[in-house]
Amino acid sequence: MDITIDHLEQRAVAAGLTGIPTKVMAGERLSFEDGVAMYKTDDVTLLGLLANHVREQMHGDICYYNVNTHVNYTNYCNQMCDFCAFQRRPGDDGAYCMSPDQIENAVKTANPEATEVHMVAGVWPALGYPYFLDILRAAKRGRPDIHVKAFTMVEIDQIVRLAKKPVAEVLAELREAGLDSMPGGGAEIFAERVHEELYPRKLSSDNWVKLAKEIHDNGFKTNCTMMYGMIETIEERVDHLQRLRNLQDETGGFQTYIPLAFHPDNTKLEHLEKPSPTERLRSIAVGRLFLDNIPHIKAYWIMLGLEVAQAALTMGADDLDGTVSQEKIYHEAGASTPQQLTRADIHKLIREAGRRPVERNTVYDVIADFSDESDSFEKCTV
Ligand code: V47
Repeated sequence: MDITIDHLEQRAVAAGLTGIPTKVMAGERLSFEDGVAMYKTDDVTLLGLLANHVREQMHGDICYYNVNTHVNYTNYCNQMCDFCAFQRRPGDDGAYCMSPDQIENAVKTANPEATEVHMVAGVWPALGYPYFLDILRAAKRGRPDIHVKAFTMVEIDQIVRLAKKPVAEVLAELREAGLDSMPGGGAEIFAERVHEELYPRKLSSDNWVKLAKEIHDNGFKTNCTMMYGMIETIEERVDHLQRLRNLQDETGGFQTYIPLAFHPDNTKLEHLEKPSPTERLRSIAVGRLFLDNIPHIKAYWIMLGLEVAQAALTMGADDLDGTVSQEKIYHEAGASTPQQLTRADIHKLIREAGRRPVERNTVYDVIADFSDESDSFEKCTV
């Protein structure tokens, strides 16, 4: 079928998306109102088509992934967020806190081809500032060449308070100890109303943004996220995306946006329904269309489910995260996805979606291009 902008605009009228195809095709920035319309429309197919256009303009048919492992170093947490199934108090059933030696061993015995360890956990100030330097050094002792992507803004805020030093000084010490970049968690939904109701103890949204700016200004790349499907309104979601886009205009420090579908099991919000597959795909497509200045959109298969993550590769996403192992935060909240995938599993998912698997490191340098199938078998040992 011959699809022209006229055809797309005709369809957009019925979908409440008038003008959006023209803007997208012209590479024009979408407005707050466009964002709201994209979350409200029934025509998710049109959103997917437009998001796929942008994704192919930016990345062609490549789908990135990495070989990585997770270390959730403690589930001790004092934040008491209503959405969380991971948090414990010391002495609670299942509470744990890993020593630096245990972390060193976890990294040493992880997949030998892993190029990244993703290290995040709860907030527990009694651990003290030296602990955070020690666990970074421990991860590097485990594997000196591994990229340590660690600590959300919420954890960095706690570390800075414990250090009682200026942010830039603390960041320099963390870098010296082994920190290479930061993941995107802990942002949830920025709206004060939701913050107040579900995670009142958490770092405020303004301070999250301020800290992310300082971190980018100090030369670290980070990712960014939005957790959706709790009690937030559509306008609050778009406001969140707009704040991320504004910050990215200033710093250019975000590499990837990861929409995180809320998993209600074992949380105080267990009565809520998990976002449907269509809503999960919509969030990927809206992310790609609205965040025109963030290079990558990640379909985090652990949380999307394998089937939805695969479909997301045709609706805006260009990254699947990684092979992952030892992930606890989503699995405690009812994620039914496997604990890890092999490289071959990932290649199969990507190829079935008509994309080309490319292994990257954390900062998106290409490690291996698996364009042709015979290559995969030569290069894959896990
Ligand atoms: O910070 C916690 C969220 C985050 C739940 O940067 C929940 O590459 C849904 O940030 N349901 C951790 N979400 C995960 C995360 C992440 C994942 C993959 C890649 C990257 C990256 C970052 O997940 C937490 C919180 O915002 N979260 N509990 C829940 N029940």
